[in-house]
Amino acid sequence: MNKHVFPIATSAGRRIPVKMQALCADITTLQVDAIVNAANTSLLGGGGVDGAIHRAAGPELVEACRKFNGCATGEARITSGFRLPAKFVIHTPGPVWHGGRNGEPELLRSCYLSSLRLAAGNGCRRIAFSCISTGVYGYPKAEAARLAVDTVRNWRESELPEEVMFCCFSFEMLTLYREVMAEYT
Ligand code: AR6
Repeated sequence: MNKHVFPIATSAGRRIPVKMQALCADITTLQVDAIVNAANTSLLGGGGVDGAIHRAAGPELVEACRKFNGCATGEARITSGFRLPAKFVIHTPGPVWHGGRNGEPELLRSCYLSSLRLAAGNGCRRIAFSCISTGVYGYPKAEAARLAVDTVRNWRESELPEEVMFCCFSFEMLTLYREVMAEYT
């Protein structure tokens, strides 16, 4: 190879951008290295995607989560996936939407970054995010999708993960993701 030809640097810390895709699925069925749960600060389970993940993973999951003594909004914790096809579950409590001037965007961004960090630190190549905060926590869906795509697209800290899936649970949400991602391609 010509010694003056180098791979194009797409960012400071990684040469290959994260491959992103949005899909419509039940996140508990995905065979990936880690799925990211939209948890609450107790980490002890709840409704929505959190309830589905705990049901599918089995009772060992809540026992593993209990050891953390909770988790602050915007932070993340990692456990085994137990009976799930995914190897790990990353649990992150998203912000409750209170109008957007109470740090909600920063906290939601922090959920994505904290989760990416844990995924990278645990050798995860393929991960799937749930649409954190867009259910009972009321974060506007379009803004949440934009922030999610933007944060993953700008992920620079590690070569991992290689691939990120945005796991939607409605075609409305899937369309929002696809619209945002189309702007970047
Ligand atoms: N697979 C993928 N996505 C799902 C699934 C599923 N099986 N089920 C729901 N969703 P939510 P939040 C989507 O309410 O807003 C829990 O009780 C759903 O359509 O689960 O962050 C926790 O314990 C939505 O787009 O999470 C907390 O108390 C997204 O998952 C609280 O809800 C997130 O909706 C967290 O609220």
